[in-house]
Amino acid sequence: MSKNKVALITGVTGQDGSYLAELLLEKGYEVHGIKRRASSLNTERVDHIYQDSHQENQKFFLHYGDLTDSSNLTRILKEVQPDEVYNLGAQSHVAVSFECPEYTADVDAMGTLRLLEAIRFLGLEKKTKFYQASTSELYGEVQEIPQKETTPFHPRSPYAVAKMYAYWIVVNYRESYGMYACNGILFNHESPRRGETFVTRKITRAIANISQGLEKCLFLGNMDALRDWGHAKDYVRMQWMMLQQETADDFVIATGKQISVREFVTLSAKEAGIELEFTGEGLDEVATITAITGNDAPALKVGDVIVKVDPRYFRPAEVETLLGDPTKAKEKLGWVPQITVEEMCAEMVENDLNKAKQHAILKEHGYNITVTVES
Ligand code: NDP
Ligand code: GDR
Repeated sequence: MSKNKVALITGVTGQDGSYLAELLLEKGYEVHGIKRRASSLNTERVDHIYQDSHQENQKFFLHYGDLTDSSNLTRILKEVQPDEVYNLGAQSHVAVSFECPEYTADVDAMGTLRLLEAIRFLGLEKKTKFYQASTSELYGEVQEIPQKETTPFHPRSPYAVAKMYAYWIVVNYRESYGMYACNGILFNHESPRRGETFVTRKITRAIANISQGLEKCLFLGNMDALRDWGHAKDYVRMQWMMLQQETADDFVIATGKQISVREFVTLSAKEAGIELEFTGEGLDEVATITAITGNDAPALKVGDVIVKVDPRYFRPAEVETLLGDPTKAKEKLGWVPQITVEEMCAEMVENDLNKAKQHAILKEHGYNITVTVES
């Protein structure tokens, strides 16, 4: 039982950070998280576990900070003296990394170095274990199917290149200074807390909004892309497990199954009682409703076109297919994912449908409801 351990999570306000903070609190950890200053509130994903500083036995603490600021990271590490650091903070959107390559490198690559160097500078390298949020995007233009720990990397975006630096600097600090530092090479993982501009959440949210008449059409980029999608809850469990071993090591975390973006659309629509047919090719591809079952789509009728292609969402270089082989994680750590892509999709659609139905009721009663569709 890891009762009195202290953990520091960068990116605690993100999808994984919020699930990991929950998990560590359940395990009795004192959990510290770094949040960024923003002009509007950005703690929605951790508000339910927030603890007021006036509360007795406070176990969850938030610190203002940024991965671009060494002095701030050093000060927080000195104050917190963590047993475990989980570096989940990142500019994590692949498409955005083409728009902001320098910032992405600063946060995702240099940010990792700043943290490792601060740990070393403070003399914590023998006390503090370090987890790095590495990614299947490292494989990019894949050299082998499925991808495992020994598969060569070929990153295809400024995000992936920055994460490749982070991957190797973690290995280097492990080899140079004997630090317990490891990479989780995680394949895509989603949940109802997934950021709204990643494709799965964009799809489940749009299907929900369209079904309630709050949005007209879902515009997507490359629907042929194949991904190995798991559930974030399963994956943060593995992040913790990786830091509980005798020696540090790197692991691929994946389900070993893949489906296309198009199949994820079909799956999501089905969850909302909508049957779709895809016709046309390339930029002319559309999805038309062929049947409606149940009562979840009052705003729609058979024949409506609800999905179209918008080349704005194509990327300068695409990662067409990712499929992970999690054998090492299974054999060495006993980790197996418990939630299937179908179950995850159902949970996401249900969550977004509930929100959309609430908005639709408010709209019906004259409230001015605007749904953000820019993504
Ligand atoms: P999110 O985008 O949901 O969360 C990213 C977090 O990083 C947010 O808390 C964000 O803060 C924070 N952040 C962004 N920029 C900075 C900065 N400059 N300084 C400090 N914090 C910052 O990502 P996920 O939770 O999905 O992913 C967690 C990590 O795992 C990321 O590093 C991601 O690259 C990596 N990863 C994710 C995978 C996935 O499929 N989800 C797969 C493989 C790797 P704010 O809330 O203010 O924006
Ligand atoms: P990815 O996730 O790039 O794999 O990175 P994302 O959900 O953004 O894209 C998956 C695939 O879907 C295609 N796609 C679209 N993507 C978005 N976002 N919006 C669209 O409209 C759209 N249409 C098609 C993409 O081209 C791509 O092929 C995620 C992030 O969480 C990273 O931080 C993480 O490292 C990797 O997963 C593993």
